[in-house]
Amino acid sequence: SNKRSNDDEMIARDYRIEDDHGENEADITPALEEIKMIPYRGVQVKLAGGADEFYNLMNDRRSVRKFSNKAVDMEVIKKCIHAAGTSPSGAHTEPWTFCVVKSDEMKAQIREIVESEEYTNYTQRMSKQWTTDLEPLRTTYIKEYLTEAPYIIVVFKQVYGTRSDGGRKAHYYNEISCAISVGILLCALQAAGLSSLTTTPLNCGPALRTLLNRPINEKLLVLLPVGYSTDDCEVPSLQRKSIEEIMEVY
Ligand code: IYR
Repeated sequence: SNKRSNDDEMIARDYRIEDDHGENEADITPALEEIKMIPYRGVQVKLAGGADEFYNLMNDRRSVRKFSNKAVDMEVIKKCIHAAGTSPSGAHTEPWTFCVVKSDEMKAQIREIVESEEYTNYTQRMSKQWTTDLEPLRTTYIKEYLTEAPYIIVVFKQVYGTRSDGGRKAHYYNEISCAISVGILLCALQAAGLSSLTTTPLNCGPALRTLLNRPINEKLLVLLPVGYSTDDCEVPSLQRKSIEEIMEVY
């Protein structure tokens, strides 16, 4: 069957040339300049403990909601974001912006925005099933971590960009590209001994975009408080699925 899934239909609607805003096919040029090919010698940098050590590192990651006020070197944050920026992206569009908030005043403003929306989310917007599913995690609309963590990283996806000729540049698969980059960011933070919490504050996008003065082509993807966990930090005793449960071999 040549029937497309809803997701593929959306991609097609966003990017197929028939809908190229009435542009003439003769005017179509690559968004990237011509790029020469170079040899690639395979992976050169290797972790001493290989995949086993990497698994142990990542299995030690937990979503943390209690952060100490212990200072974190901005250079480390910068290196982690540099690593996130190595993510693959649709047509190498690199459609991400990582905003690092260290100002106490701005963290307080973010907390106000998020808590006020989350209050409405918990009391009105989320279904009874949803709030019940979250009960074991003990989350509430109160977000102390937003003012306690030394940094908040706010990740925006650029839903389109600007070409050198000023026209609109298509950012194919911008959401999945940014999501992969956030995955790499979580790995890098973990490798640096830093904890974080992946949050997707429902309905906070426009207010946070305005607060951080981001352009209209940028949409909020995730917001991560980052820092060291407190000595008395507790996390729910969750079990991860076994390898047998998550992998199928064909
Ligand atoms: N965004 C809300 C609710 C929440 C939703 C999910 I799905 C979680 O895994 C955890 C929380 C909050 O941050 O409280």
